Amino acid sequence: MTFGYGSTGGTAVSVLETDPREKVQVLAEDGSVVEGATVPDLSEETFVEMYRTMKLARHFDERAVSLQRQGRMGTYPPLSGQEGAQVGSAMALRDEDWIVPSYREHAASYVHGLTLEGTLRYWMGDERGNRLEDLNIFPVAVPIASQIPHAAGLGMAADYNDSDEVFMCYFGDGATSEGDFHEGLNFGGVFDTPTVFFCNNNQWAISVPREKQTAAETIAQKAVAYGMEGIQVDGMDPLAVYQVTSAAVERARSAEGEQLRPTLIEAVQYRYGAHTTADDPSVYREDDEVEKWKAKDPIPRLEAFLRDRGVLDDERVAELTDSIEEEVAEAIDTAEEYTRPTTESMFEHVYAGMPERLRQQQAYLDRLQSEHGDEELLE
Ligand SMILES: Cc1ncc(C[n+]2csc(CCOP(=O)(O)OP(=O)(O)O)c2C)c(N)n1
Ligand SMILES: [Mg+2]
Repeated sequence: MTFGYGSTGGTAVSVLETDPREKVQVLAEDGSVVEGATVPDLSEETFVEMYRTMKLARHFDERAVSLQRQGRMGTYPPLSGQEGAQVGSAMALRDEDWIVPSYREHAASYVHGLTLEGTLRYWMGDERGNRLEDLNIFPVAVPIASQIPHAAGLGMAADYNDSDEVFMCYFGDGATSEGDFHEGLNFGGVFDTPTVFFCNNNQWAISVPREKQTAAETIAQKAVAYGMEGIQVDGMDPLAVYQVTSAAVERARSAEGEQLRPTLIEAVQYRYGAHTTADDPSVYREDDEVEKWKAKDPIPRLEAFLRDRGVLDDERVAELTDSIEEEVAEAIDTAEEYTRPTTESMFEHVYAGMPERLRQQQAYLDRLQSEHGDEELLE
């Protein structure tokens, strides 16, 4: 399902002029509206869709981790805690805009039309899950920050083609220490590209904490050096994220006068789970820290706001929960119905002419397979 909202929801572009060292917030942790904040002008239906999508992303994430633990899926990067940033930002895009993701944007990609089944198949090791035909979503980028210069280049290409597409580029706090971050933002600024550089600052780059990435007070303030607007937002407040991102998308599409089109958004949030299912976070961070961030959870926060407005009640929440569980269960069934790719297929579609080193590895795999069979090898 896609959301073609594409309006600012009553947001003034001026929110982008907030000092990049100040964090924009609409909802307090208890779901009440922060004094002086503007609630985006969305329909009840859209508010509920935002809530449902975050809740679906959380449930999907829990099921995906459990599938990996049961040996039904490969390594998977969880997103729990980051739903507000992903859903709030992706809902600010129009259908014709593009997402340029890292590897954790399952919820943002879902909002922009990627099926849950597609995401599952990709992380189950089936490259066909990465076929994004008829979707304005780029493939998962695992090499950190490599997608940032791509997103600037895509903006330049859109200009050559006279299109008014906007490119939403997602990356993490750790990515901001890479040369590609500098190069991408520098090009974005110099060529004034229609790119929103969206940093999911989830406090950790695997085991490296945010304070080891930069001595700067905020990541958002780095925008100043590139000549563009930078804004820090509470990434666990979906309404604030939606507000800020809508303004950035609008500016990217139709900046006027002296305004530059690109914006750097820093969404402050937390990854509740492991970096990936191959990681053990208890080695490098305390449980207390996780608990502190859980108090900011975006899902009960929006739920409290919507209950207070009379949009949600126990019955509606129970209905939504049932439909979410059903949708995710169906996606898992469908993803598992496909025949898994054979182990040899990992050698395909990489080189036109296979290098000797890979030829040797393939021969080694062939030998193991003839001795043990494919099933046993995959266990
Ligand atoms: C160029 C490069 N260097 C190192 C890695 C290994 N690596 C994978 S994820 C990761 C941490 C990235 O952290 P961050 O940018 O904060 O994103 P997050 O995983 O927290 O979403 C690293 C170093 C990589 N994938 N690519
Ligand atoms: Mg990170």
